[in-house]
Amino acid sequence: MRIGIVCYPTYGGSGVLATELGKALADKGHLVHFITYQQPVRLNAFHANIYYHEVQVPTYPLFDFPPYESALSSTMVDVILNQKLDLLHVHYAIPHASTAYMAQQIVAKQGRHIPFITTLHGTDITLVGKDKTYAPVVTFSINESDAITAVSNNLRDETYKSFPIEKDISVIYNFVDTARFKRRELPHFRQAIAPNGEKILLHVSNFRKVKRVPDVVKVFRQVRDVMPAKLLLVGDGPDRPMIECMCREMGLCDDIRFVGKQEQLEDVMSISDLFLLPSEYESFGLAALEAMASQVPVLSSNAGGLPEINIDGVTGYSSPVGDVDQMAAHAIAILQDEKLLASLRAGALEQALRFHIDNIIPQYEALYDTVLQQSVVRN
Ligand code: GMT
Repeated sequence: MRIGIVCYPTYGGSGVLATELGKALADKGHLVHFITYQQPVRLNAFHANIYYHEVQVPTYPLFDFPPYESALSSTMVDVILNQKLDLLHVHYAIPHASTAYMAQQIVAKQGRHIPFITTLHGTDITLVGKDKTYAPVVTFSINESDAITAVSNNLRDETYKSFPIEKDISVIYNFVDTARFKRRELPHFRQAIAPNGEKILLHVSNFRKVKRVPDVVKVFRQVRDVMPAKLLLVGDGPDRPMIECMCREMGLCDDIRFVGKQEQLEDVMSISDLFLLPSEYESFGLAALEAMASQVPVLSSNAGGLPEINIDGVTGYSSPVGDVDQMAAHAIAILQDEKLLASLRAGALEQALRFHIDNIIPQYEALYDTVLQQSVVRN
């Protein structure tokens, strides 16, 4: 198949997932065309079946806001026609679903039907999409999609609750490449981070408010009060300066390391003992799944789709949003009990294998087949 993938190219989960999907499809022989404004972060090696089309957004003195959507639709049209795409798969509804609809309408005038699949990832529904500034366009373009997927049951339910959706939403869970995310002994790396045998706690996010990073620091403080420990904070975003101040005020600077955006995330996960994700909402929690594949138990909130991924008492623990004391108590209990830690690590790996890339990619391929069959009828 010739597949166009539209996504955000940045470190966010939706872009990561879309890129990993494209790479996996290319490995299976599909021709994959990424269409976005920048090379996606995880698209970092040559692949004979992968193409990248950069959306150029010309500026003009009249534009306070350069019209990215128009540039994206026009690029989609160009790629659809010149690369003879069979379908488009757009990730994150805003603005990708409405631009796909626009491209679809434009090529229809030339006698071509191009179906598009919209994958909903989370904040495109639960936060930004709900805003009345965007809601009518989001609703319309989801309903116009030839197929819709959500990354968890929770996100599917939230979508039905928040928008008048007239179509079926299929749940296709996010996946993990367990050949990449697997526990490896990296003694030198571990020694560099925790030279005196300290426990290592890890948080990975884009440091937005929804991630509740202050809770991570508060949990860590309680842990460090009772045992030697280090906290690795991976990623960057708007809350980072505030978190740095918090660490200084709490006198934790020597034990908290801001490591910024990391491409070798699998190494960081391999040396970690516990992964913290206390989010206000999380449709899925891809980073938690990658941690679990690396045999790192997860302490998360029980918000959104997290309980579908992190099974309480099996792969880690989940607590009510903001219940820092409970999270800290769980963290201390796990880190003080080697037997419990070992059992949660085994549980985490077993659960991660359910989301193995080889189980999930065929679900997307089956959906593409269905959409294409319907499209043949229309053409
Ligand atoms: O986590 C973020 O804020 C980034 C966001 C994105 O769209 O890039 O992530 C969302 O999609 C990920 C991939 O499907 C999910 O694993 C995240 O849980 C989801 N984030 C939220 O729902 C807050």
